[in-house]
Amino acid sequence: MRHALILVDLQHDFLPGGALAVSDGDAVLSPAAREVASGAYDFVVATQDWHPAGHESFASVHEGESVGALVTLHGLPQVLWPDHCVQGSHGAELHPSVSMDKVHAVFRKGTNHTVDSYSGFFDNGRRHDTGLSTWLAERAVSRVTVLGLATDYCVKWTALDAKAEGFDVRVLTEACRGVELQPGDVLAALRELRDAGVEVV
Ligand code: VGL
Ligand code: ZN
Repeated sequence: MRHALILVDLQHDFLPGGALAVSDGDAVLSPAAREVASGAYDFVVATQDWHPAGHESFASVHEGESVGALVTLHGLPQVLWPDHCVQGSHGAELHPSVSMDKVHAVFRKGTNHTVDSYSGFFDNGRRHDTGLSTWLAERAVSRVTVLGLATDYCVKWTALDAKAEGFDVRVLTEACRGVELQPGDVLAALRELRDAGVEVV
């Protein structure tokens, strides 16, 4: 049984001072680094939100709409975000507290203009696959631990998809923080994860 650690979106834009800053987001960095250094995992992978400029999840491309608005985008519900994690920008880079020489692979998501991608496995319409599931299966990984940002979006969807793909899944809440667009969103996300059979610790 091989065990992989999935570091979700540990990028400058989700940290304090970033374009889509998650409050207290930097609190995840030291437990994340501790997990990476622990030697407890056979593999460490990272996801990276990686949007082209003018991505359709950005409020700035929807005239008259503001950040946090819920719209329908090509048939899918979509929260509108500030411009963030634009390909090649500083904000899109992975935070250096996670030493890249310990990361075996990086899976980029959100690269298609017309659809957002919270999960590290599939876009929100489940049409495009990042290759993460196959990468893990090829290495005989059966168990994954998920941590990072944000609990109520990318961590939640990455963990749910991992579970749906047949992995045993654990989420380390100490190393996760959420956006909380609405108060209670993080607790609701953790409840959803438990209900889906994800181990929340
Ligand atoms: C995320 C909103 C938009 C996340 C990414 O990493 O949770 N949230 N893009
Ligand atoms: Zn994004």
